[in-house]
Amino acid sequence: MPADLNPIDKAKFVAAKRAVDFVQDGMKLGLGTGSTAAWMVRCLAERVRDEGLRVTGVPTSRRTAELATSLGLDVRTLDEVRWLDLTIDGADEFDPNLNLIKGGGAALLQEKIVATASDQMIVIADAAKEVSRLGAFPLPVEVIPFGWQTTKALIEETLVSMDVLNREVSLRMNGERPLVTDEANHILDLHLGRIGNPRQLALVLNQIPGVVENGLFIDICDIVVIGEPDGKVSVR
Ligand code: ABF
Repeated sequence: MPADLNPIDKAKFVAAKRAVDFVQDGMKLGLGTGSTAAWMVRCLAERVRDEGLRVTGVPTSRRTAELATSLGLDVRTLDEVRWLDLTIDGADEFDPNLNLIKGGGAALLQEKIVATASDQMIVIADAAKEVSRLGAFPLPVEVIPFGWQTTKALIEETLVSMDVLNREVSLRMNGERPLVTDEANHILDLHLGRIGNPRQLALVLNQIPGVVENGLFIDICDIVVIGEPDGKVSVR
């Protein structure tokens, strides 16, 4: 373990390292995005170097592609690989059903495509990401730039009509300028506090014209590897 990690980074590192134990020689892997996933990429590169593991990695963002390439991993596009054995990625929240909020890193679109194109998905997370109900973390919603402010209003109207969003709470942007994704789309953050029916919300959001994808990952995660600040790891 790297020296002088703060407790959260130690939790992320041990979860990432434990998840890399699931990687077998010859696997085609989805490589997640975020700081926990970055630890995973580093640990994977170490196993490749030390054990001669032969794996192919499909990154879920430019920054993961750059990190994986810099560490000598065999990086391919999803179109080159088509289907993956395993995706390992971080999350912003996970609930008892292993449903997730992801996308705090604005990579949710590629992450969801890659995770869905995998036989198995493992989420790696520090214990603070565990929640009894999703929603405390703002839900990222990816929208195309064309008419995004109208799309924002449509989202709010739809959710208010569903009593999911009360009039006081509304969509907020990250700062003044919308966060722009690798696909040059915009990310809106939906501050709900708690989500009663994540499955229904995920379906409704993606029906709204202009919405590309949302950060609710429903029935996609198979295993969660949880790291604790004291270095303990659990697998669920
Ligand atoms: C990415 O990593 C995002 O989907 C998720 O929001 C983020 C979690 O970041 P971190 O691992 O840095 O806490 O997978």
